[in-house]
Amino acid sequence: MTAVDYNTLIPNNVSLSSDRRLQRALEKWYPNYIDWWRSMGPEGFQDCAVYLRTAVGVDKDGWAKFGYVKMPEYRWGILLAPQEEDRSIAFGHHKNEPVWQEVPGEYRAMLRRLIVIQGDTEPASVEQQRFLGQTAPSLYDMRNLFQVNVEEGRHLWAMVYLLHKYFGRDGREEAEQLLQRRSGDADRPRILGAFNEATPDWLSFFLFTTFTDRDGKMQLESLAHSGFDPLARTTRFMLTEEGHHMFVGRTGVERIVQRTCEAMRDSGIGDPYDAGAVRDLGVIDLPTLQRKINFHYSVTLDLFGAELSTNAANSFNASLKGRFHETNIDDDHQLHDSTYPVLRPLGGKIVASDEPALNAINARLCDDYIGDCERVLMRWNRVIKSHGIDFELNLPHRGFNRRVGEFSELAVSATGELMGPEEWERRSAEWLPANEDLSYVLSLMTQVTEPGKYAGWIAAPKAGIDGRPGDFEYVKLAA
Ligand code: BYC
Repeated sequence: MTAVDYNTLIPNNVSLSSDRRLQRALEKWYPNYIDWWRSMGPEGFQDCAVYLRTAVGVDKDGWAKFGYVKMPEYRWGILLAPQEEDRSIAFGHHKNEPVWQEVPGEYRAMLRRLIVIQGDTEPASVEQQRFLGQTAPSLYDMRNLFQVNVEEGRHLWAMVYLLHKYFGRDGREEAEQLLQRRSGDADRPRILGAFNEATPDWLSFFLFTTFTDRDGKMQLESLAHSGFDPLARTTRFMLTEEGHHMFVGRTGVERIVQRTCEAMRDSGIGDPYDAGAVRDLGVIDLPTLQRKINFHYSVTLDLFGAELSTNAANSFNASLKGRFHETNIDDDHQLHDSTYPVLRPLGGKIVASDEPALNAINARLCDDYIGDCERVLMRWNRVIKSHGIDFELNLPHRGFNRRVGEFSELAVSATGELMGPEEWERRSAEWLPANEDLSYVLSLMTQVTEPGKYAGWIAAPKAGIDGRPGDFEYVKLAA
């Protein structure tokens, strides 16, 4: 068994060095985690020194330190946002009661399920992204990928901490299983659909971090209001790191759009739909980007669960999981008598139907998410417009390509028309990437390792990480 030096190895504010029970649980789990990281983490880069941010505390200023680290030596810490004196529960049946410091017996199973589902996504994303270092378009991007990966590792630790500390033996068993399921594995898949999809190229990575990490933000923010205070505090701190992941995604796509538009402008190509001519320039044509957006966005919408859900109603009622920005919402925070408009296919049409608000918690979170995504697309479209190109990226209709919820049994086009399954199949290549699109994107993926240089299909970023200069060596590749 590996001995863990708690004071130096694991930054924490949970009094780890004096908590023998927690130490024992972690001592058993830690070697398996490291084995998992070495076998399922970034393939081929375990011995490189990477310029990484490490969370070392929870002060607003100075919570993180930058420096060169070999990833297996990263100091994955256990950090919870500071406890708020006298915080009371903001929603649900237990509204106005003091928050819980221990797991309420009646909600144990429900709470454990939420923590396990959250925990399962974190290692899943590391597994999905494990080969991307080999095709990184620059050292800057490679470093950002590894930063995202180690922080997803830390987010796994955050959930494992809760399981070890508050759930006894079954918590320890769940923590073990988080290391045993595998993204995309036929026998032991990860729990939620999107986390079993492949992330074979960098466009997929940037769209994943734009759309799927943004689901992470929405879910974590909802859990940050939990009546179970340790969950609220740990998710609040996780949100601090999540911001960078979405930044990597949004700016990654923005840089791709910029490069495509520049190349088109420089070579006098005005028609964005002339994919052949645009691809001859070695950049990603905008219609392919649109089809990739349609895929990642629709798969991510499924992560919100069914629009009308008794699971979600129960966890809201139990004061375990609130809504996005719960405390800013102007209502009674109990929702016994209120309704919420939910888009549903009824009588052959898609209509807004007033449903009991309690059942519509997932639909509402999804609406908030869609609003957030729309703001991201506005930024990408601004870049296209500034190059005088007549093209607009759009989010597909929420019923498009769904496997979960109201639209799961229906064929809905990207623009929201209901149609028969045959027509949908016939036209699906208009909306979803074809194999040929995917192979084209894959053909562009070659590793660029000279400091300050970028692959031809992506523009350089506007600024370095941690104020570093353009030719900074973010990753020192092993000889
Ligand atoms: N795939 O009432 P329903 C992140 C299951 S991402 C497969 O419709 P509910 C991150 C569901 O589990 C955020 N199964 O939905 C991002 C249930 O099964 P059981 C992750 C699915 O329960 C990037 C059944 O269908 N965190 O952090 O209200 C990188 C009926 O469920 C799916 C969370 O999700 C699916 N897509 O809501 C790294 C927060 N959808 O229990 C990290 C915790 C539903 O009947 N999780 N099912 O066997 C939750 O709040 C809820 O579990 C969900 C589902 C929102 C996921």
